[in-house]
Amino acid sequence: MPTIFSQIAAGEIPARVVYEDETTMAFLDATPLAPGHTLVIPKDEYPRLNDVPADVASELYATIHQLVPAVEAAVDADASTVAFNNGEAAGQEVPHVHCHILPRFEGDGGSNVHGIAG
Ligand code: DGP
Repeated sequence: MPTIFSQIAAGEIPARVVYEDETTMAFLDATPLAPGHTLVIPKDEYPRLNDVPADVASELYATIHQLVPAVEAAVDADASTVAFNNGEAAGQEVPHVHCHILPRFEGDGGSNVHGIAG
């Protein structure tokens, strides 16, 4: 059974896609912790970070690098928490590698990406 993110990557389930190339995709989180909360995925399904081949990891990082300032600018954020939950015990609910880009605002009192506090 493909993950929900594989189904989004295949266009089988709708998502608010903000970026897409041959290897990676980014879309808005369905349960955002802040405005602009974005998830970046490799289109192919890898459960954990260490399952991702180096060439795909490089593409994934390039997409994250490009999107962090774009997401911050889109919602006028002061900063962002950029995080992977890697494994169920770390709070990873969807077993398909994904990077959270969570916009942060001065005085937002801390936020939490399913276990990653800041
Ligand atoms: P994590 O706990 O790190 O595995 O984060 C999973 C995130 O995925 C969580 O913030 C909610 C989001 N999410 C779960 N299902 C869907 C979905 O069907 N569509 C979108 N856009 N986001 C989803």
